[in-house]
Amino acid sequence: MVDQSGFGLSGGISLAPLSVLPDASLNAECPTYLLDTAITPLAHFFVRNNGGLPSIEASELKTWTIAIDGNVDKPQRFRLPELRERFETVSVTAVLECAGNGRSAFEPKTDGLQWSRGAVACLEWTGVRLTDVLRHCGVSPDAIYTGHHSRDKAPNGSEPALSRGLPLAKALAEETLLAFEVNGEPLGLLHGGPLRVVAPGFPGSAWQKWVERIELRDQVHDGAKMNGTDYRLPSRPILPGEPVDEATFLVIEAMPINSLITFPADGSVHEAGTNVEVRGFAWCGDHSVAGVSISIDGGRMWQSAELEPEAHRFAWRRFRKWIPLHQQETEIIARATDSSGQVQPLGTAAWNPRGYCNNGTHKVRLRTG
Ligand SMILES: Nc1nc2c(c(=O)[nH]1)N[C@H]1C(S)=C(S)[C@@H](COP(=O)(O)O)O[C@H]1N2
Ligand SMILES: [Mo]
Repeated sequence: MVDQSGFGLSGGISLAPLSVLPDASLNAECPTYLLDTAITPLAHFFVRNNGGLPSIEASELKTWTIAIDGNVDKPQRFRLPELRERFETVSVTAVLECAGNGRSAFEPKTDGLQWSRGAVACLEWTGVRLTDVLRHCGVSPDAIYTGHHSRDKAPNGSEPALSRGLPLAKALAEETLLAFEVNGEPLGLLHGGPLRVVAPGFPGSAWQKWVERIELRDQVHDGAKMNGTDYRLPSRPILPGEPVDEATFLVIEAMPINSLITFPADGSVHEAGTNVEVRGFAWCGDHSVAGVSISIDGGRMWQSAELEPEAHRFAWRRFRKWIPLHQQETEIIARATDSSGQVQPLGTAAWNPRGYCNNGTHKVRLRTG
C-alpha cells in the first residue's frame, strides 16, 4: 500500500472541486467553468496518474537527485540545490493538456479514462532548462531521443507506470524545463514534485512527474507507454472496428489547436433579452492561435471573437464575444484556428482506437428564464 500521507491525501481523497474519475489510479478533472482564469489555480489543476502514487519520503525532497546518462559525453547526477546553483532558473507559462482530454465525446467509446474536457490547465512553471543540463553533460552526435524514468508503478504491477521521452529537438528546445516550482510555489508531490519535466505544447504524457533519470538514446524511447497504441495516433484514418496496424501509428507530439468556453457555464440560466459575454481560452501545441469564431446557430454563421494578445507562446489566449440571448435556449460553439490554417473540427476529431487528441469544438447551452 502506497503511503499517501506525503500527498496530503491521508484523510481520504478529497480533491474538490475536481471530480475524481472511477479508476484504480488517482485521476481527477476540473469542471470547465472553473478554468476561467489566465493562470489556473492549483486547486483547479487536474490530476493524471497511470499507476500508483510513488512513495517519496519527506527527507528525500531535499536530496532528490536526477541522473543524466546514456548517449552523453559525461554522465552526471545533480541534486536539486545543484541544479539551481549551476543553471539559470527560468519560468514558462504553458498549457498542460492530457492527450485523452475530451475522450468521452468519441463514439463509439474507446478504452481509457472517460475525460470530459477538464484535463487541461495553464500554469506558470519554474525550473532549469533541460537543454542547459543536457549540454552540460555533452550530447553525443548520435543522440536522437530522451527516455524519462520515475519510480511510480503500474496498477497491480512492478513495471514502471510510465516512461516516456522526447525527440531530441524538443528536449533541447528553450521552453522545455526540469521544473521544481509551479505558480510560484514548490511543486507538490501530487503534480510530480520535487522535479518534473515540462514540455510545453506536447501532451501531458511527455511531462514526466517525479523524474529521477533521463537517458539520451540513439533511438526512439521504448519505455512504458511508448509503444503500440499508447499515446500514438494512426497515421491514416481508421474506422471503429477496423484491424489496427500498430506499425502505422505515430507518437503524439505537439497537441492540436483547441479551445474551451469557460463562461458562462453550460446549462446556466440568464435574463431574457440581455447580452452575455462569452469567454474562454484557445491554445495550440506548435503554432500560434490565429483566431476564434463563435456561432449561435449550430455552426451556420460564425463571428470573430476578440482575442487577447499572445503574452506567452505556450499559454492559452483569452477570447471574448458578447452575444444576445433572443431565444429560450441558445447553443454557443467556439472554434479556434491556428496560424497554419488548422481549424478545430466541428463535433469530434477523427476517431482513433484510444481516443486521443479530441480537439472538437466545445459547446455550451444557455437558457433564459
Ligand atoms: N511519473 C509519471 N509521470 C506522469 C504520469 C504518470 O502516470 N507517471 N502521467 C502523465 C500524464 S498522462 C499527464 S496528462 C500528466 C498529468 O500531470 P498532472 O497529474 O500534474 O496533472 O503527467 C504525466 N506525467
Ligand atoms: Mo495524459
